[in-house]
Amino acid sequence: PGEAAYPIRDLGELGQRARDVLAANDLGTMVTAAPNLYPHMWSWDAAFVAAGLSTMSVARALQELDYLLAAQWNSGMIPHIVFSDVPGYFPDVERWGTRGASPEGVQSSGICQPPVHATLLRRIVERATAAGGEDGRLAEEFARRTLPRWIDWHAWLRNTRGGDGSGLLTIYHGWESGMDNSPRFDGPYSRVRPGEMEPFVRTDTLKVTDHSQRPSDEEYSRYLWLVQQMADVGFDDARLPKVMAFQVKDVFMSAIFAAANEDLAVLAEQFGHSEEAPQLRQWSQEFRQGVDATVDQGTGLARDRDVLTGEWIGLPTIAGFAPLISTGSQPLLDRQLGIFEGPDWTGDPRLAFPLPASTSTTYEGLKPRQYWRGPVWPVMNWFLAHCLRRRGDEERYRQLREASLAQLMEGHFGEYYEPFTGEPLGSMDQSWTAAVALEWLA
Ligand code: 9YW
Repeated sequence: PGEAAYPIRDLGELGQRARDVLAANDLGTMVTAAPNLYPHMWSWDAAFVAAGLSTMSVARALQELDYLLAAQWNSGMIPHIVFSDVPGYFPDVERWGTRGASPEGVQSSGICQPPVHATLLRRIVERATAAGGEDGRLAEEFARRTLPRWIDWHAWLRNTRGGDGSGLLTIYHGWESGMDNSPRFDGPYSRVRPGEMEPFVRTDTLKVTDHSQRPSDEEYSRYLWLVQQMADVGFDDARLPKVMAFQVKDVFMSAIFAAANEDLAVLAEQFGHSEEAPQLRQWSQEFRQGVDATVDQGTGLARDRDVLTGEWIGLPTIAGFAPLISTGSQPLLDRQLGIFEGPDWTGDPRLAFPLPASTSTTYEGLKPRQYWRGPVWPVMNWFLAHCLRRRGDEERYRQLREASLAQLMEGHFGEYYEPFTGEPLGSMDQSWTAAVALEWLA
């Protein structure tokens, strides 16, 4: 893929190319997740992209978050896709059947994605405040104005997806996890039996022509069936638990929620909503404990749970490191860091770079070129490192930064990378990959 001039010569050039990628993917209203494969705004991508944009323009970064917020549903849910008018992505808004459920004039999907927003907003606000002047003023105005909206989002997650007191959020579709076809979901998906459905034609496989890098048709028919199940009940939160054939307690998303509640509490205290902070801190605590309680004492990894069968899902995927995101107890963190740096993960000598793959590189189900079944995702590297640095681990942040930048120097800003060869896979010029490159360099 791409033209000549790869690889990149130095970090200055890497930064320039990353800025070029974001500029090229910018429709003016939104930065699309990727130029060809994903011509719309994805919820968690938008948060990372906004952080990347803030290294160039705080105003443009906040505009991105405003655009996402304009798609927030009455319930408080922030949808996982906000559609642009660019054609060619499937499932489109018609297939979703969300007209009427989403806000007037907005085209969106009807599910959510991991709530990284408050964590990235805090990052942007800190950057803008440090710069001061107009940037600081804009960020403060934005925080004061939008905090009630972010708090609504968190309240929706807590009450409709985690109201059972487990400290874990339920997802009704693998897409909500952001790790679409991770082996974590193979068990739950195996029990999803698609019924009568409109026929469909995928567009992703027209764009990523090596189909082995994408989910299978079998997987896609289950994904579409779940969309139909939701549409059939009008995306009514109260009815989803009664009808959905896929219901999973997502430990990684829950850890992200724990961290984001802490970050939102800090912002609330700083920007005029301090009365909400204790509630947010309590949710943070509840989900931190929920995540810790999933850890398998044998493997040391956190687990998801299939709500419909009650089974734990303890596969060796990157989600097993959820406590590194939510900041679990110290003995647990020490154990997890040992595993993270051991031979099944970043210490595997066969790796091109010492970075975490989406599944353990020694897992028998590893598919090193297929999406969330093995490749390394640059956005995950940065996010994990950011969370580690939050609790003072500068050393590991520095190590991950060095490895991640070395990986990105090949220059294509791939969506994901083959762990052993470092080959870029999926979409090239992926926005959140460029955004985290800018974060590493900031
Ligand atoms: C799809 C945009 C999205 C990410 C997801 C990732 C992928 C979309 O791309 O899903 O159609 O498969 O799995 O996490 O938000 O980058």
